Amino acid sequence: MSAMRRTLTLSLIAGALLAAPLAALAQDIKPRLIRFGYGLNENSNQGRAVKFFASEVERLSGGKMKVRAIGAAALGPDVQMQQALIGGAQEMMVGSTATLVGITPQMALWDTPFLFNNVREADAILDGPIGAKVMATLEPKGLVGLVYWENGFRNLTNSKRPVQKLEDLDGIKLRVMQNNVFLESFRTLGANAVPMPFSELFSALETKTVDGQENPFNTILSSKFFEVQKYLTVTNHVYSPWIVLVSKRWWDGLSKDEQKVLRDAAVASRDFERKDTREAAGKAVAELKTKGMQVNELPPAEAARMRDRLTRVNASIGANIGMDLWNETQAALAKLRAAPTVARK
Ligand code: KDG
Repeated sequence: MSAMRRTLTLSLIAGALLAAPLAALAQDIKPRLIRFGYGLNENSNQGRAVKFFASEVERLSGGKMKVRAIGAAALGPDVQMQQALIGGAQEMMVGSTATLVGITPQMALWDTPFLFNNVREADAILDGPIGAKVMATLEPKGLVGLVYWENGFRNLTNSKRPVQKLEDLDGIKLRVMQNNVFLESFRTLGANAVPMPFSELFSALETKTVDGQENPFNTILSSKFFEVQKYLTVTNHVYSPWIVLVSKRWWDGLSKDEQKVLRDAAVASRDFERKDTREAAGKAVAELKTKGMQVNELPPAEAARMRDRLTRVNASIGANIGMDLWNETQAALAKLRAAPTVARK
C-alpha cells in the first residue's frame, strides 16, 4: 500500500474513532423530551401549573429532561390523551379523574357529590393512603399517577335562567363530563344531561347545542364561558381533582434518577397549583360579575334539596368502587371532621 493510501486510511480510522464518542456525547447532551398535554388554555390555572412543572423538571434534571407543554387539547381531549399514554405515543398529561372511570372504576370515588366539605379534607384524603390506593389502580392499565392537582368545587352556569330552585333545572340541556355519576346526578336533578368532551364545550354553548355546564370558577373564567353563559349559580356540588399522569410504558424505561426528578417536580407543582388555583378562585367570581354574569347562591333549603337528591347516587358509587374503599373513605372523613382543626396557615 502506498504511503499516501496508508495515511488516508489511518486518518479515516482516526476520524471514525473520534466521531463515536462525540456522537455519544451529543446523545448525552440532547435532553430527553417529554410531551405534556392538557385541555385548558395556556392562561389558566392548569396551564400555569404545567409550565411550573416544566421548569422544575429542567431545573432538577440539570437540563437533561425537557417538558414540552401542549395545551388547549391540541393533543386531543382527555380520553384521547389517556389512550396515547397507554400506547406510549405521548409521555404525560393532566386531566380530570372523572374521565378515567372507564379505565379504573375506583376513580369514581372522586365524583361523589359533596364528598369533601372543604379543601382541607380534599388535600388530606387525596394526598393520603386513600388517594394513593386509588392512584395505584391505574398502573395495571398502563398509567402512572404522580399527584393530584385541584380543579376545584364545581358550579352551574346556563344561558336560559337563574337556577334558584331545583325545578329551574328542568329541561335544561346541561353538558356533563363523560362519566356516569355526573350523568346520573344531573338527570336526577331534572336536567337533560349531555356527556361531551371539554374541548367541544365552548362551541356547544355558543351554538346553544347545550344550555349550560358545570365547572369551577377558574375554568368558567379562563375558558371565557361568560361570553356564552349569562347565569352562574354557586352550588359547590362536587370537588373535582385533576391527576398528573405518565405513560407506564415510557416510565418503565426511565432511570431511577429520572423517575425521581419527575416525582419531585410533580409534588412541587401540586403545591404551586393548589396555591395558585385557590388565589385565582377567590377573585374569579368578582371578575365573572364584571364580565356580565348574573351570580346567585342557592337558598339553603334548595341546597339541602340538591344535596339530598344528588347523594342518591352514592349507593351506586359505593357498589362500583367497592364498599371497602367507600367505607374507608367515610371513616377517614369522619376522623378528620372529629379532629380539632388547626388554624389554617
Ligand atoms: O381537559 C380539561 C379537563 O382537564 C378538565 O378541565 C375536565 O373539568 C373538566 C371538564 O369539565 O371537562
